[in-house]
Amino acid sequence: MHIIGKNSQGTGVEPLFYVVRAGKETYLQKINWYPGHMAKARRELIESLKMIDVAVEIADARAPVASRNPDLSELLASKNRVILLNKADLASPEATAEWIRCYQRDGIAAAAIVSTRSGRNEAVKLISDAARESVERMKAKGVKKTVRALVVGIPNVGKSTFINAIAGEARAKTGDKPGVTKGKQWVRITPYLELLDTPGLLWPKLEDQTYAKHLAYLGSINDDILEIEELAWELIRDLLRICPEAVFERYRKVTTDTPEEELLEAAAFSRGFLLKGGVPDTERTARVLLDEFRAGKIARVTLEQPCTESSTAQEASV
Ligand SMILES: Nc1nc2c(ncn2[C@@H]2O[C@H](COP(=O)(O)OP(=O)(O)OP(=O)(O)O)[C@@H](O)[C@H]2O)c(=O)[nH]1
Ligand SMILES: [Mg+2]
Repeated sequence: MHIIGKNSQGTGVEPLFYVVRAGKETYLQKINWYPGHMAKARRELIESLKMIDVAVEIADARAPVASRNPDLSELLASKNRVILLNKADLASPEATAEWIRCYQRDGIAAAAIVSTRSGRNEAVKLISDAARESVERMKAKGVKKTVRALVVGIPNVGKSTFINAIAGEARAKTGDKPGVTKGKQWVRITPYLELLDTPGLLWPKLEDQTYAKHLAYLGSINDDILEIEELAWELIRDLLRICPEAVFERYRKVTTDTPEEELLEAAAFSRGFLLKGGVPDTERTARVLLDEFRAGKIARVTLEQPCTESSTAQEASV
């Protein structure tokens, strides 16, 4: 496959397949993001494993399959684990409840959470339950053990925000882009509970490009390496399948009659995002559309359906 474009950071952009959109030939890119700091973070994570009692995996409730790193599933296989579907405020409540039922049916400790709402949640109980065995063992020896829990997940799912919510104050740095946490950081919650914040981790090759696209929609892939207009165009097509009324409501000039290839232009006219000569500003529209989706302003959307999909992207791609 030959490379036809370079993005602003000089990273090669690999076309996945070509499409015609608004009369122009363009392409959908093959999405992959595994910068050097992730390989380093992965090595550090392996070193930390011997110290920890419980692994808390944070995933995004809007994409419970795509946002679970199969590499972590392997690394943490021998650990007591808890899965938390964060950002439940942005996902379909019915789908989230169903996903939690699926995990529980499979014997996996799981809960849905909203980390931006402060206060301790069900998660602390799940962590204590998962650590109970080692706590009891130490208790028998007369030692009151400090539970050490590793908080892991892909970038931007809210790991640091979750830790701050449990701590009741801003102890770890957070931000609305991927790659905010650069190194590991222990945060003491009580004398008997410590959480380890870690940098978001992806895996070297995103095999399934549908799931890779979901990660890009969520903001777990660095926007600088993405073809934003093509991505936003795919997002609006996906949203028209999942929640058409919400799209029509927010972008009034998008209707059932809009040709698929003109969707981004129609969205631009809806907002009056025009360049000189009345040309629709599709780049600005693409950024706004992604921002609005990420902030939950279009609708509460779950991109992946409960129980019908394998639990990680890797399993799904084999
Ligand atoms: N709506 C909503 N936003 C959330 C929630 N949890 C976190 N966020 C937002 O998501 C963004 C990412 O949060 P972080 O805590 O920095 O994510 P992280 O997983 O630590 O990210 P990295 O350190 O980059 O891997 C921030 O803008 C948070 O405010 C949530 O439950 N609901
Ligand atoms: Mg972080």
